[in-house]
Amino acid sequence: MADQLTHVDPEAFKADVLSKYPAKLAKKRAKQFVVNKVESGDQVPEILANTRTTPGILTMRGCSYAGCKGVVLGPTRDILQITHGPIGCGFYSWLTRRNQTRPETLADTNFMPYAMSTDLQEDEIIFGGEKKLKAAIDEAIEMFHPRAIGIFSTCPVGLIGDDVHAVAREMEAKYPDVNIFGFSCEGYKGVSQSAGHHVANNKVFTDVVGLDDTAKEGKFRFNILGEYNIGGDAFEIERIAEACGLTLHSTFSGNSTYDEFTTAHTADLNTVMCHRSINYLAEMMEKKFGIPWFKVNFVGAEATAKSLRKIAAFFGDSDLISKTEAFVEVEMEKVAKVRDAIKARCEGKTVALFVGGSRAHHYQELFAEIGMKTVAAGYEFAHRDDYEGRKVLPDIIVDADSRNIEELSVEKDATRYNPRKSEAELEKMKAEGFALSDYEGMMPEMTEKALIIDDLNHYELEKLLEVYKPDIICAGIKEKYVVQKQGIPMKQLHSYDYMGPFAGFEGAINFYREIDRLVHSSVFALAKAPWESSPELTASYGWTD
Ligand code: CFM
Repeated sequence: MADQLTHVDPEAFKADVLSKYPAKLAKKRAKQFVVNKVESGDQVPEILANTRTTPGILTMRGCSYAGCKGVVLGPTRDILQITHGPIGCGFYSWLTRRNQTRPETLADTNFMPYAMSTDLQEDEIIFGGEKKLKAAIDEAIEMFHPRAIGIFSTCPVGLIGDDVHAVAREMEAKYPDVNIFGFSCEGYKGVSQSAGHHVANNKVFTDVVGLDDTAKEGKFRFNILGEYNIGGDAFEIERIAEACGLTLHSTFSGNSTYDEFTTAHTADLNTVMCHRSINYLAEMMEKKFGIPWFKVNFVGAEATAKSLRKIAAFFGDSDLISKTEAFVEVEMEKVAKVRDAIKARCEGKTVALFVGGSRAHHYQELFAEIGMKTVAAGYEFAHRDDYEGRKVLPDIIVDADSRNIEELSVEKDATRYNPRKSEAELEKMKAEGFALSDYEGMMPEMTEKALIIDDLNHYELEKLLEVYKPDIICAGIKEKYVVQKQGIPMKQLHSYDYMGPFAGFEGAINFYREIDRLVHSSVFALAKAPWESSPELTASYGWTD
């Protein structure tokens, strides 16, 4: 593999960045700051991840509540979601990520246009907020008649000791037709939003999935886990699935409904898009219901084609396989026209991606398709397995912060456990190199000497811009203006700024065009501060002693 950038020595860059830290911090950051090296068997260096951010550092991370309410449950339109906490938590987790939904008819339930919160005030912080929560549930049921209500805990709820689960039980007894469940996703739990994903997975698994055994019609029924319909991504994936002859049973949780969750266990395959946020649910559904899972990626045209082929191969039906091939061929032709023209202009340009827990990996595919090189990448909150692959799972040390999040012990369902493939079929698939329950991680797919930085902070980002001078940065809103002020284009990969979809084939075309536009825009050259082009005025005081 060729070196990434000849003008930068990544080891020297790392040493320089770390030299400004106090010794103890430098020692810790050194383990989260890795120069890539891929050896045989996809062995990569070990990275320290999913560990506490040192206080004082301007981290890119969010909180556990954000991971639970904002990320995993937020995109579901007909589970009424009540934020139990101060109003800001509810407001800022409400659609800022641009997760979309499309009810089938205007009469269908859709709570997404609402931000519901108990709006805790000083009184409740002192005397307790359970009464207000019960009143909120009464009010919500009277006004909206929901079939399910989720209660999401914010930091103060944990601090004052409100028991959202007891409230949920009590209110469920009062309203037996409504499924009411609480999430212990207080913002401070764990070290990042990753803890909130786990809390969300557990509750959805115990209180929602499997409640109804009605299966959707269709021969090849599968679920997508970890696709949240940012900028309409799920709509494009739904289009693709249908065109191939697949039945997408439920998506967790982009463009989803409560019914799709309760019946999800009737599908025959779970595909996992964002491994970080939802691998728990995939594993638990496999253990309880016998549903196999594998990792897919619908970001990037080639990756989409590969994922579709794998799904078709899993079902092993020759009509499905040929229909998929025919569809991929037509779509790839459309993609190639746009891609080739843009590749000619973008080839060799560089990008650095610092996003959440999966996109920093997935989007490298799209950049590679237009010839752009990823010189540095990192996650905000992913774990070692997302970096190095699931093969390191047995070696991950479980610290107190992770132990704080419940690990459910799951048994086979007495009546509904149904392994979708026989032992012999599984053996055959394995022999043919068909990987199940696997994710190889980001680092094995990155080039030699690329920089991998976990939980990047603002100081390090500024250094990276200065030394690496990438042609574009992909990150989030907290980074956007720091980057743009340096005259470097910046694309938000959380909310996609104002556009989308970027998934699937049409999404790939949208993305190539957007990146082409950004890296060739002349406006960023005008972002320099005035004192950089004209000399700074200097003066001295006019008195003498
Ligand atoms: Fe998964 Fe996500 Fe991501 Fe994520 Fe997120 Fe997101 Fe993300 Mo923002 S679930 S880990 S917690 S792909 S909200 S849709 S963009 S940080 S990389």
